[in-house]
Amino acid sequence: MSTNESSKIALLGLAAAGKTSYLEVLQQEFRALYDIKATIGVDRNKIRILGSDLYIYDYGGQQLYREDYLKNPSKYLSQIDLMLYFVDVQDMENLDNSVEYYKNLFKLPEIQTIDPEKIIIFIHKMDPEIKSDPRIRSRVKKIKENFNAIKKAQYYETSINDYWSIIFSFSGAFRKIRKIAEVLNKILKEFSRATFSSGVVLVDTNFLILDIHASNEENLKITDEGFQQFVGIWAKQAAEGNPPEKLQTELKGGKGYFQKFKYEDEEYYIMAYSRNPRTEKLILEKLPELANRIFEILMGFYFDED
Ligand SMILES: Nc1nc2c(ncn2[C@@H]2O[C@H](COP(=O)(O)OP(=O)(O)O)[C@@H](O)[C@H]2O)c(=O)[nH]1
Ligand SMILES: [Mg+2]
Repeated sequence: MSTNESSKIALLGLAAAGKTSYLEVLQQEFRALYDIKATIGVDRNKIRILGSDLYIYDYGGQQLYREDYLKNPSKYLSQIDLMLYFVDVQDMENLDNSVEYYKNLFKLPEIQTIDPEKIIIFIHKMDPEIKSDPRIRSRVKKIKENFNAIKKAQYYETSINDYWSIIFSFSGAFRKIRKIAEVLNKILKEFSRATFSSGVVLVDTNFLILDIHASNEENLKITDEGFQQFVGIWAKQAAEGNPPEKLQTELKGGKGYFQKFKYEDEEYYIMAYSRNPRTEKLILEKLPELANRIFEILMGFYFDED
């Protein structure tokens, strides 16, 4: 898809909140994320998804930089399409500072004019072992109260030690700025429902997970692992000169069905995971239909639905 759409995503928050680490995890996961230019205090990255460019600005959070951004908002903070604000859930000592910075940001017209739907707060360093600790839960509540009092936002709980939290938060954020991603999400869900599958995943040429949908966390893991497995098998056969268009394999508790399709120069991959052998026929029938639908969406047909 060749739109010329591009978006600016701002990662903001205090120093050491975990912004750069979050970006590094994305970088490892998505080969398509490039560090394009480091400027003083602001590091610029580019990622190409579904034919359009996302520029991710990582704003250094040291006090000196923060003051500079607040004093020169037009230089640093203009034209932000999506704002991701990082709060460290493990550092309550600095909560007031973080709230203060958020508040000061919202005094600026550059920030006030961002669509409220496109402001997301990352309650970060929510490591798996502390996630359900009652003290941490009450911190989360407190964080939300404090930030909502300034400007109501959406929240994700994230940790670099929880791969899924990164994938989910990023694809959730991406859906906020790309209607096509929202449309893809809907049709994957529809497919899941219609085929009684436990998981379905759509991945692009760069192995960027465009969307993943599963009935629970365990199925999500199996779907993801199954997909990695498929990619391995597929790559091996491709190296031998006969890349398959379709594959099936046994996965934990069920079976996976893999299909590849091409759109322009890009390859896309879909995998459905099912725990019920009786749905096999249905899945084999619907998978090519799903590939077709996605193909049409990529061609821009989805605009007709408005
Ligand atoms: N426990 C934990 N530590 C994290 C997490 N994310 C980042 N950190 C650590 O927090 C520190 C600051 O992270 P950094 O990404 O440099 O913060 P930045 O200043 O906002 O860019 C580093 O030591 C990271 O390893 C996380 O999810 N969990
Ligand atoms: Mg940093």
